[in-house]
Amino acid sequence: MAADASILQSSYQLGSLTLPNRVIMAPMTRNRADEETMAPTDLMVEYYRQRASAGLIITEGTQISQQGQGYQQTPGIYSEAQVEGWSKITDAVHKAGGRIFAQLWHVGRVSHITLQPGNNWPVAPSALPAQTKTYVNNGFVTVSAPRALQTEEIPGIVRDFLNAAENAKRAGFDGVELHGANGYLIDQFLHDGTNHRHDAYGGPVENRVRFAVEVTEAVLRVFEPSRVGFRISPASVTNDVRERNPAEVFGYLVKCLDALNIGYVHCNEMTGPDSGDFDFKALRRLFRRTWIANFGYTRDRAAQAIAEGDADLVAFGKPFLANPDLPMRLARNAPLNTPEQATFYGGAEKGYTDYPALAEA
Ligand code: 8OZ
Repeated sequence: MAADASILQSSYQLGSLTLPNRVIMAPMTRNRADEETMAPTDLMVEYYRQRASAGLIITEGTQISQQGQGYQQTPGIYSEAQVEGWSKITDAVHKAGGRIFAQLWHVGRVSHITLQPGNNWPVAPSALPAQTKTYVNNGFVTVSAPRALQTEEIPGIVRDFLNAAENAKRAGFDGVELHGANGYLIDQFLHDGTNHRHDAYGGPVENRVRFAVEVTEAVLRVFEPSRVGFRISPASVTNDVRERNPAEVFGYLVKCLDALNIGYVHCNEMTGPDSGDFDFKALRRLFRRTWIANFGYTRDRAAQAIAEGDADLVAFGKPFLANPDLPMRLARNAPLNTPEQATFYGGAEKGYTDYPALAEA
């Protein structure tokens, strides 16, 4: 029998934050930051304001440093202009009755020299190039080969995460989510395919998880535990990551995150060619607090996952992109606007702030 979808409209206590519903806006890269400063623009203020009815908004990936940027016009949170831009967004969302976390991001090797400070190589746990593309100067290009981080450089990147969390707090965010998914820097440390290091950050699982734990501890110096989330994609091969034993690595990581008392784990359930049988339910049971599930959920599947205890909250990406009033539409089982792929990454209002809400549709 189908689960009762009204469960999506039930309120939820995320630590000290009350969410009016279980419909979360997933982080989505939209490439509309200011092209000079990487600061959020007024158009971005409008985009997030329109979506303030989400139980919680998680922003698009936001680089913690220039080195952490991998695509054209993604917003940063390391300069004053960027903090000012984000302050307008958090203010608009709060005035519209919403809640918003910043997703903190370092892309690692998924970058291009033209985006890097001094046109240097991108950095990674190991000097292994990714077979993947990025988007720069209005076109797709193969990512640049990375150089391996020296052990002595790692504390500086942890400090960049700490600094970004401090900036997020100053900008009025309700919390932060660490982007530990989709083959970016934190994920590159976790996977044995991208981490061939011989120091304390490579080799056994306990070592490969160290960077993730240190970054989490850093942001916990700024936000109380319930205001910190961590996104994972344990079965995905996005951006050319590979892992021989994902159940072991992500099981160990989730237990570490549980011990750190963070508010939630946000799990992207995308699977790769060899990972169709990954046991997400078993992973969920290793974490005692909030679990957010994401990836291709429909209204009915979301309600069922919550009813069965496989998730507390469900994040929606493309449906939220195309439906600013998604919680209400799901409540009424109303028709959904169709997302337009051509305007996902870059551009202006079209396909960004012009999707109609229900009353206008
Ligand atoms: C699509 C295009 C560029 C970046 C991710 C931040 O996959 C991304 C991303 C997605 O997490």
